Amino acid sequence: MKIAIVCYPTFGGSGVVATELGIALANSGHEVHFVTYKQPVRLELLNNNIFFHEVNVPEYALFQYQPYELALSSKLVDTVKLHKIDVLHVHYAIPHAYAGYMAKKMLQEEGIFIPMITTLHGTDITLVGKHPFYKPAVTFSINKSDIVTSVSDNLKEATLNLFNIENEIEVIPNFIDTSKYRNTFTDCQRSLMANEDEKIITHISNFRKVKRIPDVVKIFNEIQKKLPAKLIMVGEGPEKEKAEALCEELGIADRVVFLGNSNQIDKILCFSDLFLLPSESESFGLAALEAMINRVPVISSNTGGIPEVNIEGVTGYLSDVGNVDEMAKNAIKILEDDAVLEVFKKNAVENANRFDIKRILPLYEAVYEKALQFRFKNMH
Ligand code: GMT
Repeated sequence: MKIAIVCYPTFGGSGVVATELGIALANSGHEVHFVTYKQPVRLELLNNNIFFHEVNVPEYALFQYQPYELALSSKLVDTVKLHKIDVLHVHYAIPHAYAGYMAKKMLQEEGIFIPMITTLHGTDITLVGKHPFYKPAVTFSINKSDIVTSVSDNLKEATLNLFNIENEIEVIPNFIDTSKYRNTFTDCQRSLMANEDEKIITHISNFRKVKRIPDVVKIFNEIQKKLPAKLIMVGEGPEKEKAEALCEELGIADRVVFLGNSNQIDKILCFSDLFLLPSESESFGLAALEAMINRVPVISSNTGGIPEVNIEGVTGYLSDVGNVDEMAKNAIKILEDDAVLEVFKKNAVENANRFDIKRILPLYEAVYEKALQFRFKNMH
């Protein structure tokens, strides 16, 4: 099958999911065309089955805002025609579903029917999409998609509650390629980061407000009062400077390392003992799943779809958003006893295996097959 994937190419869950899905589809013989404004960060290798088409938006002084949606829909029209694409899969409703629908309509004028699958990822619904400025357009483009998927049961519920949706929403969770992790636990080189007696606590995100970065620092502050520990903060974003200032203020700056964006997530998680994800909202929590497959238990909030991934008392603990004290107590409970930590680590990786790409890929393939039926129906 020839599949066009539209996604955000930068660091962030939806782009990672779209890219890893594209790679897995290509590995199983499909032809995958990424259409976005930059080569996706996790797409290191282009091969026979993977193509990248860059959307260019020429600067024009008259425009205060350059019309990306317009350029994207034009690029989609050209790509679909030139490469005889069978299905269009857009990740993140805004503005991709909107641009995808415009491309679909333009192609229809030329007698070409292209089914569109929209995958909802989280903030496109819970944060940005529900804003009154966007809501009518988001509702419209979800309803006009041929198939809609969401990454958790919770996000499906949220979408149905927040929008007037006429379409079915199919839940297909985030996934991980577990085969990549089988033999990676030999030497994690943890001595590069911490002394032998220190526990390593990690947070990875795009440092937006929704991640509650100050809570990460405050939880760590409590932990390090009880046991020797280091905090590794991975990512870039608007809340980073505030977090650095908070570490100074609390007198823990020497125990916190800000690494910036990294392509070495698995190496970092390999030497981590605990992952913190105290988010305000989180449709799934791919970062938690990536931690778990690397044998790292998770202390998180109990919001959104996180409880579908992190299991209370098994792979970590979950608390109400903002309950920093409870999160710190639970973290200490796991970290202070090496035998307990080992059990949580084992549980984390076992549970992460539920989300293996081998289980999830066929679900997307089935969706594409279903979408193709719409195409045949439309042609006859
Ligand atoms: O978490 C982010 O801020 C990035 C965001 C994105 O859209 O790139 O992630 C969302 O999609 C991920 C992949 O489906 C989910 O695992 C994340 O939970 C979700 N983030 C939020 O809902 C805040």
